[in-house]
Amino acid sequence: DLHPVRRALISVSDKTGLIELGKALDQRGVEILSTGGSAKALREAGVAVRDVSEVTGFPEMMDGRVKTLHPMVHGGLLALRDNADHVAAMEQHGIGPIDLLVVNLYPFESTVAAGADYDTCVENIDIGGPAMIRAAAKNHAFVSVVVDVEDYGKLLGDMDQHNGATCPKFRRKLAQKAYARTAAYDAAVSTWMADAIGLEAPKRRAFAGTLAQTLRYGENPHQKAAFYTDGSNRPGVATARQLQGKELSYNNINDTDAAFELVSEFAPGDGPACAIIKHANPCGVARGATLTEAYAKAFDCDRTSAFGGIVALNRPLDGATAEKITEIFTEVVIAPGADDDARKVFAAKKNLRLLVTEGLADPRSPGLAWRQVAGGFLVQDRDNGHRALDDLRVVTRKAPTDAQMADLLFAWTVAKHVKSNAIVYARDGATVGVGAGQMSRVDSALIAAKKAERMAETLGLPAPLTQGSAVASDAFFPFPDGLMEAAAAGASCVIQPGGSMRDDEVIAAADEAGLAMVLTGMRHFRH
Ligand code: 93A
Repeated sequence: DLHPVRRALISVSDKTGLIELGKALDQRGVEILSTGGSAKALREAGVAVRDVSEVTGFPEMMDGRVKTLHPMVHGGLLALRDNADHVAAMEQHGIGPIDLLVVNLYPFESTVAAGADYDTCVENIDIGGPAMIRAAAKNHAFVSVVVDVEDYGKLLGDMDQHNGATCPKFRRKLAQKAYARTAAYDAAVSTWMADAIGLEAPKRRAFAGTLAQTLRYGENPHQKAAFYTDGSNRPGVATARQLQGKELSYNNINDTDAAFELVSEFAPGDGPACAIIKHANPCGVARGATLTEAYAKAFDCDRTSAFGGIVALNRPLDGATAEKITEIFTEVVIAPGADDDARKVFAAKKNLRLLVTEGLADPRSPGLAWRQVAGGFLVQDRDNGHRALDDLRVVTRKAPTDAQMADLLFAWTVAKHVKSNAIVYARDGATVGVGAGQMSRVDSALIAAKKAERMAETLGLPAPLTQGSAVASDAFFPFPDGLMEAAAAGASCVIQPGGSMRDDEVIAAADEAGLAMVLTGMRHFRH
């Protein structure tokens, strides 16, 4: 049923649109109750308002921790107007009904994001606000609850349509949004505490996201989709600023994430690096003396696939690299910055999306990774595992040279970001063949080698660049066959986790083929 709005309680931290709303309600004859800061702002703007403390008979106390937690407030929000007992209780205790609640909460999420200390974050956990929101939302048969500044106009619109009342359909929508808000809010608090304690995936118990952006469609045009942020505020696609180009699509966001996570493996101190991604897999990754060279080397791994790709850079985009990138069609470029020359070059390509981040992601930082299965979610710690030179064990008669070792580690780092089964050939700080996502490791080795052969033809090289390359396998070779394919493609050294039942056989095969092989003792499945 329609329910008239006669009395409102307004308590907002974000004062955007507050005055306009207060005036509009005032004009419509609504009595306004309000808490300290909100009441002050309204009063200063000439809006008639009553202090909640006057209604409760208690001052706001304990630094504001207790201001609205009182039966005069919660009774007014929760009482069923059509229930004789409830009405009698209201009369007996002098509780006035509250028909409209407008609340936005203490800015907990942005306080955490700003890097505030522990006590400041705790002080920004709103208690009274969520309590009122949940009460009003439960009683949506009578009460309208507004938790989003964006809904002020809609509220007034609904009231104007119904002669100062709100309709049940609108109130129900508001209530759903209200519970979504308190759920996300508490999830943000629990996530922050889990981070502070250092809890791993199985101990966290709950997680949630907040709607950040409605997308035009999902993986395919017939699927509706949206982008939710988890509040972790890590550098990457979720927090990047888009400087130009078309709106990001679902697939763009997924691929851009893969690209940026990969390129972030190469810290600024490692020199310029570039990753080109297609369908969430790298089709070229390289380091170079300059960013332009890194891009060119990455592009030369698989020029065919790079078309329409996503390019990620580990340092600010410069003019020369921007020129080079615009030679072919690229969907998205993401980098920790872009200089004026680069922006000028890109300005001519209106559709090309340019995203800039605040620095690189930290590949070692903890965090959660989850994926959906029918009926639930799988949650795990993100793969922040890392292997350095000292962790590698040479198991063959031949040991890799320093240059080979550098390429092995490079190939291994890239393999971590390739869908399993992953085989990556690398030479001179660049991938020269990537085999991704095959059900058989042998096929991944073959496909990567085939791609290298095709590139050799394109580039007019006498032999594929897999000749003399380093090869990485994201998981152990269960049999020597995959390793033999890599040897046939010309690989001279191998990096792989080891740990197969047949390690001895695989090592013997490597020795026989004259390969140098190192074991990492860690695998990087990625499905
Ligand atoms: O500290 S609280 O959890 N205790 C309360 O009783 C309470 N009531 C409302 N915070 C409380 N609020 C919050 O105060 C609201 O959710 C809102 O964010 C803020 C508005 O305060 P002011 O009007 O003084 O700016």
